[in-house]
Amino acid sequence: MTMAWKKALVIMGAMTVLVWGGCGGGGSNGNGSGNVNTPASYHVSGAVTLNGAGLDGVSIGTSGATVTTDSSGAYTIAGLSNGSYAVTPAKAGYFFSPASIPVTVQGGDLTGQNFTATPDSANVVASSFTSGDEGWRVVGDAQGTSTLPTYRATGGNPGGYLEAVDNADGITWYWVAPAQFLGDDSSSYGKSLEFDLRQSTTQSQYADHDIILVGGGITLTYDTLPHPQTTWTHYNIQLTESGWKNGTADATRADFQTVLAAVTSLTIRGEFVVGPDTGGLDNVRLFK
Ligand SMILES: [Ca+2]
Repeated sequence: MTMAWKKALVIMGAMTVLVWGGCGGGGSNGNGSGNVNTPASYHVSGAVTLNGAGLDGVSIGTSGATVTTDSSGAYTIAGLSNGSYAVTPAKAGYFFSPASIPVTVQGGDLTGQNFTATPDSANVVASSFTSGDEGWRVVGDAQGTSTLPTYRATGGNPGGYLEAVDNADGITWYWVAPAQFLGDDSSSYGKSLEFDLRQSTTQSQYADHDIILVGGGITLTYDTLPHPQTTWTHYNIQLTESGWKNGTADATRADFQTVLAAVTSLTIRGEFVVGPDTGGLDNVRLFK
């Protein structure tokens, strides 16, 4: 990947779709009599994975069709006529291998057109907990009197993840982001914060702030719904003022940009249950 390519990918931004190649093919073999036959249509499908797990929100483009990968990373482009196409993934902050797949549709569906994603480390701050807690801590009523989460080497999404056990002392505990997520995050405006959460039970849920972002003397809060499942649940939070609160008021663009310019604290809610429970965290990504 050349630097020029990196810059091009950065500029494209989220949800940009590359469309090239392919003529749509097929078409009618009209005999001039007005007997119009609808061309047969086929589909091309596959999946995008990141470290072995499905990556959602990837735009998959080809001639005349654009789809987005689902929560398992899968995609299907339907309605393709016979012809040659380039199937190309795009998502801000990632590189893909291969960058594009040339396919030829000829009288049948094509499956297994798969891509693997790699975060562009120059444009994303990430914690995937491959070998340790990466500086993450907990605050609130968890882990007894310790701020250290428990590192689990397996059972994450995939690989390692963090776990913490609620003390059930009547307050809410949070995951605390390490320094690499803090400071000047101005370039994250309009991009996203992603993470995966898991909880031990979905019973007896209660409402509270789910993300707390502090900087420049302002505290902003965000409520993510629905709450996590007992399986890994992915969140993709857009980093604009939309949906964020400054106290009880809606956050303004100025509020949000003030905070991002000098972030001093980023915490993500770890417990959702009235009573004791266990929370898990994996795959935190802040796009810049
Ligand atoms: Ca992991």
